[in-house]
Amino acid sequence: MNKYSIVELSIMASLALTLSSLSAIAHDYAKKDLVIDHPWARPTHSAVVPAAVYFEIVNKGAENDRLLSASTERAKHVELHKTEISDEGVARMSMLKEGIVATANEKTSMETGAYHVMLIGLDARLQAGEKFPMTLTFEKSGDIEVIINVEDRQSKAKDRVDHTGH
Ligand SMILES: [Cu+2]
Repeated sequence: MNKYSIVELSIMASLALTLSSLSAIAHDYAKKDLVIDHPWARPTHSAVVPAAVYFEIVNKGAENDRLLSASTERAKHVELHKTEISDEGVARMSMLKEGIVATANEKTSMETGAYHVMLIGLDARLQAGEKFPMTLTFEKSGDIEVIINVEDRQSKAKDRVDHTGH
């Protein structure tokens, strides 16, 4: 930070303030080159059913970043998953040990791109209207704290996966 002048710092501070007040409305979270847009989860019928969390990662930078892991006090385990449909039409989820790449100058969708964050071992079922915090850890941008909205949205066909195998 020492390479910035006081004037530059105060401009950045007011900019950060503007951005944070905007994000309260738009429900997104920015850090460095990344914006996490509208993180949400589907309600679950019980605590034993894993819950999927979706959001978009907008990378405004010139370099790729990578979502390495996520954590929340609401779940014992948090995994990064990808849903793939086999030739037989069976949906299967695989764990992404290498994380999820947030490509430079692109939007990586955790909603339609079959990627999701899976919460396993919930402390209680997720109910529509609830909000809870989660930490997303990126290789370059570090930790980003987000608030997940639990929303009862219409399922897309490819999201209807049997999670009981976890
Ligand atoms: Cu999953």
